[in-house]
Amino acid sequence: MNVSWPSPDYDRQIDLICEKLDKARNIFCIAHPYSDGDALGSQLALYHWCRAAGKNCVVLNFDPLPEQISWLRGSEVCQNYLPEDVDFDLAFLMETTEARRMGERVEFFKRATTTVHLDHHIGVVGLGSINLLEEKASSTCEILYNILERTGVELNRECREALYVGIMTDTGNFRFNNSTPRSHEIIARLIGSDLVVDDIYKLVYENTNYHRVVIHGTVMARTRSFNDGKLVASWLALDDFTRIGATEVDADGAIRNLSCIKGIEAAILFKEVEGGKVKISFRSTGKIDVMEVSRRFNGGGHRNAAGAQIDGKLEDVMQTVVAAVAEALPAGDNCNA
Ligand SMILES: [Mn+2]
Repeated sequence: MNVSWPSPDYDRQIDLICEKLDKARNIFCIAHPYSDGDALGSQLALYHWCRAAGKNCVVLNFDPLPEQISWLRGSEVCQNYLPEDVDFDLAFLMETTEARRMGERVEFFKRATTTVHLDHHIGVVGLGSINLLEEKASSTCEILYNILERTGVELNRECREALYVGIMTDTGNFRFNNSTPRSHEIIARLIGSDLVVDDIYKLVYENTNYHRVVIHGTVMARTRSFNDGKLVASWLALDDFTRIGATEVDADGAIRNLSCIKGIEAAILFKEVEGGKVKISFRSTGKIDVMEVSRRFNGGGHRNAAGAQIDGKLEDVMQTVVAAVAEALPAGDNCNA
């Protein structure tokens, strides 16, 4: 099937990366902190490709893996250091919107001769010597597939499964608009004859733990409605995590229960974290550009899903941010703030 690539430049970048992959002996990959399906999926897909191609690949990961993705084959090889005695020819930075998010980890990049940055978020500034940043791609795994399929190395089951999970999770199990014909076309090739998609679904979405259910329940029970039900918000304090025995990862996805309420324009979830900071997740049902709102708080993301982290007391932050989102409501909806 003919695939229309976004631009000839994109095509040339892929060729260049394939050339680097072909020549490389020692490769490492890194992604943003607190892995998700797309970050870990792209790292492990590269790892499995490297194994099939006879190359050494170190998967750098510094945080505990969420249970929904820790079953992925190869996740046990994740390590939090690079061997000192190895010269790395190639490094991949997956799914990272900005250097700030990487903190000191960005230093690892200097260890490789060639650095490749792959991402699909909006407005990303490339951090690599080669950057493949494609906003129309559903996921980093989709971009990586575009590269790996061109290498001529057959993608083994482990590699395809990791890519599948990245695309599946970033498209919300193929519900979001980033589930394009191209991503479905890739998915068809990834499934092939041997991926068992209902097993993968259960491992990712029906494999929850007690703490996760309780922390999600806490979020739901505290849901408050503003502006005649156009906005909903909820919150988690640090001591909720201690009391329930849940981790921050357990709270992932909790905003979804809020964002599916009929008639809302936006949902906001506040999470108090260490160091006097509050993490904020925003979801919009379409009219409000929550990325714009999140940028006012030094955050970022997409029009319908964004995040930010700011200093301050939970209560003060909630008041300020809810007011900012209320301001962004379309005229006529912005009443009774
Ligand atoms: Mn992604």
